[in-house]
Amino acid sequence: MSEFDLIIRGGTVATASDVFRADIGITGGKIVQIGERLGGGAEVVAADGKFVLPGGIDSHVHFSQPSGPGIVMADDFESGTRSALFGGNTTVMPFCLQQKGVPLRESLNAYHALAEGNCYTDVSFHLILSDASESILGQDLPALVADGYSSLKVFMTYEGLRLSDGEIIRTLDVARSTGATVMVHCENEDAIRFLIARHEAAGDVAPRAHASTRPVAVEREATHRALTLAEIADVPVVIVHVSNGAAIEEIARARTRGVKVIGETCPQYLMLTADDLDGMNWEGAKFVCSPPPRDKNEQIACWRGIETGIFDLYSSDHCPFRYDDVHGKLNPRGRASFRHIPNGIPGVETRLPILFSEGVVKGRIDLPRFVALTSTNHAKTYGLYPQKGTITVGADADLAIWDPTVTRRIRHADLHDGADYTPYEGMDVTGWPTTVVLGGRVMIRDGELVGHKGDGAYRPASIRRSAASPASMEKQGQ
Ligand code: DUC
Ligand code: ZN
Ligand code: ZN
Repeated sequence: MSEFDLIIRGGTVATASDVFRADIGITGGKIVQIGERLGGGAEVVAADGKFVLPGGIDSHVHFSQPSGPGIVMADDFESGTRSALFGGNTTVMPFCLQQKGVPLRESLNAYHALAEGNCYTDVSFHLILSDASESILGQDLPALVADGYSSLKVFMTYEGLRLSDGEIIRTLDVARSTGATVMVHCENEDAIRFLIARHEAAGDVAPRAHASTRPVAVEREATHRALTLAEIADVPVVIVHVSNGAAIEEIARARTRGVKVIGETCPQYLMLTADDLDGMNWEGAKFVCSPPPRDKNEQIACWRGIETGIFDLYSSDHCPFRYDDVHGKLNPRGRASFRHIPNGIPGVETRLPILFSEGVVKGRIDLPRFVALTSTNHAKTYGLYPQKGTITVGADADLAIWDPTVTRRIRHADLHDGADYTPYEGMDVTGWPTTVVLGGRVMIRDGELVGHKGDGAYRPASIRRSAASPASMEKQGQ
């Protein structure tokens, strides 16, 4: 009998803290040995000249999420996790939207039914809390946190979804007592409504107006308010999809006051601008997401946040709608006004290659920082560490083997999601994950899918282990 089920041989291994040459021995889905010249593998994957990284964890994706009357999300769990896998991810964290009047547990059961047997990656859920009533905060939520649903997102915008400041602070208080982690979407809904009315009255209804009605100021103000509420509740908070320098400054200032804040940004804020919403023939609809892409200066500010450590998390916010589709971006109401274009863009498959190419290959960040931003910090923030997010004995054997020399032009025709476009069409990247291993099983070998739907499984998340950010958890060896 072989000593190992699988050996990854000869690669350069990187974690969030180290880069070293080693073989990795895997048995029973776990990493059991890391060393030199390991022998006795039932299966061997040669990784000479390649980087062996923890599989990506994309902790901000939306699959099969109800998105308004007549609108259908382009990805379900099958297409969404397949696309994620091809992009070097082994775990994704979609959102379970609480439908008003429906018990959270019932909403979760429906998402489990959609995921069960359909996933190519492992999956763990966040909740979206749209009803912060006393009974939900007092009973339902604490019970769910204890059961492995330990993170939830609250919105300061969107009709029917946004919570009041009072509801947010009471939610943060429950997070404090239960160890849950709260993610906040920071945009000022009343200011947005005012601006939408003004633009529509002026007949300015094209996609570009989406960016004009959600300016930096609405995000900056809401970010400040969310951080202030977290400060008063005395609990860590995650500020998701940060798009600009002013919001980054709010995060930095809050940290100097002692607020434990984890910041997330996304590829769209590093690579796109509001000018992309200007496309002819309503093509700008392809880039409508919230917060919207900004300008070159805000891109630079976000890159600085990636480089300097302001951001702990880099996620896709994959929220795919087909473009040329009456159930997607070009739905009849969306053709009449930007206000009805569904918010969100695809990106789960391109997230890692974009940061690898623009970040690591161009020398903005090193490999350990890439691993921290794309995998380790996600596992630490959302209760999946150290089973996930690192390469160590005892961890799940979730690995992405990168060819750092391969060059590719991103084309939607080569991607695996259910949308009909990518916002990054024509972008040239260097480096791509060519082999992906999930729980010791080779899922993609040299770019070919060899794993199966259903090989990915649901993974419950534990509660926050520390009140600290991922970086300070690293120092404590957690
Ligand atoms: N904004 C969100 O808040 N969620 C999904 C997509 C988007 O654009
Ligand atoms: Zn959001
Ligand atoms: Zn989102």
